[in-house]
Amino acid sequence: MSSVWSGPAEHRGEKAPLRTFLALELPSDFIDEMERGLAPLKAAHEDFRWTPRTNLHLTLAFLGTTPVPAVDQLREVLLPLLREVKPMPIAAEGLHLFPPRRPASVLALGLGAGGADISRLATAIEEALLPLAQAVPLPDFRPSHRPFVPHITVARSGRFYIVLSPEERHLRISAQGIVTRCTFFSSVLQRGGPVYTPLWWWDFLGKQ
Ligand code: 2AM
Repeated sequence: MSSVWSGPAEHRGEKAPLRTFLALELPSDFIDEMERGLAPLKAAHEDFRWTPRTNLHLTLAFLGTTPVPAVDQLREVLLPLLREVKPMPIAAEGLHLFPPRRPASVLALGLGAGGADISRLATAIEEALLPLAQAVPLPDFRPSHRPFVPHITVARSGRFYIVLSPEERHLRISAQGIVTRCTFFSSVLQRGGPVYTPLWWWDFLGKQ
């Protein structure tokens, strides 16, 4: 019996696929304000794995396994959409626990202002990428079955699920800023936490 399988990509002279995602970068004044608001939670829950400042972002699309040669192709597909986006004012609103109504492993900050525009952008991006998923291929990229919830993951569970008291759950965290950059990242999962590397980015042009 013969097989076309010839081992992992590296052994076939190709670069190993990346793990990628597209995200909005957060302005530093927004992060400063957000970190101040989160300080009491961080002090009370040292057991959570708090996202380091440099890893904070708002994911628009998680592509997962991505062949290296597709990185430029995806840029060409996404740029026409991103060119239409003006700098976006955003405001933090509310904390989310994911998954909702079950033991939570993610604590995230939601958005008020800017949330609806970001959801529309994420939906347009998904619609642009889905027809390509088989050809590229993007084996991990599938249609989402739930509405997009714009959020910034601020902590993941450590040894235990994330549990907040009712007061903590309703903590008001105010943070505002203007999002000006969308970045295509590769993510390498490491023991000490993921390492995100920008592969390309687009700065939104014009006035908000
Ligand atoms: P998050 O925005 O909820 O944190 C890089 O890993 C980013 O891609 C993370 O910020 C994470 O989402 C998102 N991500 C990682 N794995 C994912 C998956 N399997 N499905 C959807 N999004 C994922």
